Amino acid sequence: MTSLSRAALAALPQSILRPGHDPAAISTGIVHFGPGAFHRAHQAAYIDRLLDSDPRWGIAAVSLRSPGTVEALKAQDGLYTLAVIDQAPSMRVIAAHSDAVGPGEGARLRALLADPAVRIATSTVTEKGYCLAGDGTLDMAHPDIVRDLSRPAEPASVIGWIVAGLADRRAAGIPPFAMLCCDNMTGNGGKLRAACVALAHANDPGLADWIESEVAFPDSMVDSITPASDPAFLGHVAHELGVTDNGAVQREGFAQWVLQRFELPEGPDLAAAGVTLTDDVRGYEQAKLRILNGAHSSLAYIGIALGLETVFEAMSDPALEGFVSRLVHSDIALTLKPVAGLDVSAYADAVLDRFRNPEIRHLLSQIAWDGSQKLPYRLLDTIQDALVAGRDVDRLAVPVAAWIAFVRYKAQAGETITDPLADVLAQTATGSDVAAAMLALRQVFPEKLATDPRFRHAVTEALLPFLDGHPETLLRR
Ligand code: CS2
Repeated sequence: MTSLSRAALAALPQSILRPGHDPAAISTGIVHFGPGAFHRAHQAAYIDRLLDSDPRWGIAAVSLRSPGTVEALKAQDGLYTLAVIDQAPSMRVIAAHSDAVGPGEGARLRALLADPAVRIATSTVTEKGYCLAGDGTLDMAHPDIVRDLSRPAEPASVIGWIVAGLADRRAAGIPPFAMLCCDNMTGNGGKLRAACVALAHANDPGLADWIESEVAFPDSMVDSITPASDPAFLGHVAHELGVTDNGAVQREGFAQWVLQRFELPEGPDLAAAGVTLTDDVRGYEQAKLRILNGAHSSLAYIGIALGLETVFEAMSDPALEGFVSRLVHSDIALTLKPVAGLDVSAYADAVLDRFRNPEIRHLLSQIAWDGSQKLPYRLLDTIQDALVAGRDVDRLAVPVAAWIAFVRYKAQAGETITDPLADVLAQTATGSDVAAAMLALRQVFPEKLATDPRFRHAVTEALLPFLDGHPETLLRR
């Protein structure tokens, strides 16, 4: 079978939707770090629509570590299929990528970041890709950051690349690009700005000041459930298309991108492409992280303990579904600040409903990755707010205990989990007094939370049924 390419477009079956623009006619205006499935299914689909009326905003996909996606995009003229898996399924060829840069192509990346036609950079490198410490600031002791401090011209981290690109532009008198962080972190733009300023400051305080005052780092909320592209899915796409497609991605029909308004003269009309631009993204961001991602991580760790495999299965378990629904409505929702135009209860119901999509096979094990990085934004901030308000945190402690139990089972079984702290977690979770040992991990639990007797007690109590092999007794809470 041949691969998807521009030449293959004309012969695709009629049922496959084609780009509304000529893929050969787009030029690069955006550099994107981390072209994983989420980027290809979400941001790139918005930009694909934008390109129908404005060809200046093609994306250069940059993958600094893994060559796979970049190779697929290069081999397929930047094209791939987006399968929307819902009641009304569809397949659409996305033509949003005008370039792709892989490992070992640093010189090309450097040139792209300094290109005046590139006005925007974006990133989905997951929480761990930003090299942040437990308090959300740049971890100056992170090996990649230590390297970038000593060799700023040959960066290893995304932060290093952004700073190097901005330094080149400043030196050449080119206005900076706007930097759009699209990862699931509270205050994601502000965190990325602070990290870039901190790295720049160590070698060049003038550059740090310039970044602080001249570069836009808007906060954003991004949302669309995107299960990984497994071989069965890629096989299905090849069958439907009649050509292979190693870049194909799948997602639910729902997609949302809320972006803090930012200045970019003669920039793209993102609103026309479906992006919501607002002056107050924080409320949306917090609601999404705490409700959707908080519920997701809860379903993942508790569901895995119950022997379940997917989000749909977890939502079909009446006890777990009831527990998560109470968690969302009675605990998480109470910690959210009111947001103009957002009915939190209706939002929570809509989110839980999306989890019941029978067409989507979203693995709990995928959501369980990188717990040490995700828990703070998804659950621990919520718990801190509940404690400050004087509410009990017994239910909220259950998913935290479930995570601790998950780490322990995996370590005991000799399985390495996907988490940047995998080694230290495995060591800590297999010792005695596991709750206390885990709560002492400052990379995950802030001191104020970890030393709060109400939280310590709730986690310790909730952990027992997991360790006894009877977590279902907790779900009546
Ligand atoms: C999920 C998210 O894998 C995970 O941790 O919670 O990827 C989630 O599907 C997206 O944030 C939905 O927008």
